[in-house]
Amino acid sequence: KEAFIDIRKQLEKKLKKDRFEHTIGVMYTAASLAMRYHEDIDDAMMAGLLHDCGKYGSAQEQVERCQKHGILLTQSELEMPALVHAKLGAYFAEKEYGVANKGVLSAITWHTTGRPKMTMLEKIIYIADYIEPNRKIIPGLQEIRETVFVDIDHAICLCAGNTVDYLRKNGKPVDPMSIETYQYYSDKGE
Ligand code: DGI
Ligand code: FE
Ligand code: FE
Ligand code: FE
Repeated sequence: KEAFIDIRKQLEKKLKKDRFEHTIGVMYTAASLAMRYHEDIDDAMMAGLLHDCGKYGSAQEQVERCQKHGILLTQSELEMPALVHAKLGAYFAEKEYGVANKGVLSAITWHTTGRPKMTMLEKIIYIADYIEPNRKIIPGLQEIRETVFVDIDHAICLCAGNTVDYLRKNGKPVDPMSIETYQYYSDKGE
């Protein structure tokens, strides 16, 4: 479809090669999850295609871009630059790539930390980001890849749990929203 081809071309120029390949992987993984969970396939693909469109340049540049565009960052986002591209990406998706669908924009906004009570599209992008085929194999990944087609909420719990563990082991600060995501989806399974 035209809109997809055009955006794809722009992203291919803007993103590093690996980041672009990851983006395409997320787009198609999101499509298959949309098929499984009766979501709109085009919306899932568009959210997958654009989910990391804010992730280029250094962390410092990403923060400066937010300031330039009047995007307010939380204290967490200032302390954890890995989070910034999510909000920035949603802004670009709307203003530069012409996405009007609020569901697509919120899936981009929440793809890094997740949040409690995610919409199905938010869940799909959160998980697709983690399991897409180009991701390097890490412990627990195979289980999440299998689980997500059976019980997406349980897969979110595993994914959020892995992320929080990984950050703690590496001595990185954890955003309160990442912890809330884990707690919400682990309580759901009980
Ligand atoms: O952008 P991607 O690499 O495709 O994936 P992502 O948007 O899920 O970002 C992953 C990175 O973000 C990874 O290095 C872990 C980091 N991250 C996720 N949640 C948190 C976090 N970093 C910190 N410091 N705190 C978090 O809560
Ligand atoms: Fe990301
Ligand atoms: Fe992720
Ligand atoms: Fe990603």
